[in-house]
Amino acid sequence: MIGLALYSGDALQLALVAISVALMLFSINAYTRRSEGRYVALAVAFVCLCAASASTLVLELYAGIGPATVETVELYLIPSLEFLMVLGFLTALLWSSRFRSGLKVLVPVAILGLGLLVTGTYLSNVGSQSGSAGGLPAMCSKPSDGFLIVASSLGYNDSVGHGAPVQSWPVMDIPQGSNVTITICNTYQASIGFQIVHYLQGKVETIAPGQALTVSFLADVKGGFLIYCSIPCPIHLYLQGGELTVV
Ligand SMILES: [Cu+2]
Repeated sequence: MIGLALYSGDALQLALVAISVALMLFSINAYTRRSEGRYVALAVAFVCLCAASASTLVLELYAGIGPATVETVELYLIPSLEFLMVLGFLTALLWSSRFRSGLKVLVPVAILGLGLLVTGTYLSNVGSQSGSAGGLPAMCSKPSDGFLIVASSLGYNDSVGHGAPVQSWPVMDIPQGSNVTITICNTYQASIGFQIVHYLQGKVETIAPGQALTVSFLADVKGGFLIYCSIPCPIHLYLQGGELTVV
């Protein structure tokens, strides 16, 4: 999982980056021959396409990127680039039409609107995070005779700080034959999963943001069982190293 892993989807993404670079150079070249604004707009659109597909590729290839960076890129950078790309294509398309004069108003207004929207969303997200940082969601309490796992941007019970996913964390030791109750509380802003090899394998468990899940089972088989997330999520890598040890 760590480092480079090239799948067919990634190859497609790589091809998209290459094509957008070629098209960008093509439109810059066209501009040097005929200095028309539409070629500048096309070049801008292809630069945005290239940057957006390159960002997606980097996110897909490098699993070790921090969740805060992944979130910023996914929530703000890529949508903004895609918006600018559409704007660039629209400008190029309307360049020689009667709507051209309207572009002088539309383009700056659209860019200003995008800037305000991104800033507004960012500030409201930062505000809601700092507002909820103090308290855990209701239902988020340690079961008597059980375990509480709090999922946040730092993994399960801050597993990043404990060297996840290379080092196992959290590790729960329980005697064979005992009943285990685990409450998993999701304080992260995206849905996460929770699975335990053998014991919690049958059904894909998903926990929505601000929700908690309590699972109970009989630890009848001895051994070390991996605790992990099985749904795609921004902090996926950090949720791959828990361990239930039945002795
Ligand atoms: Cu995940």
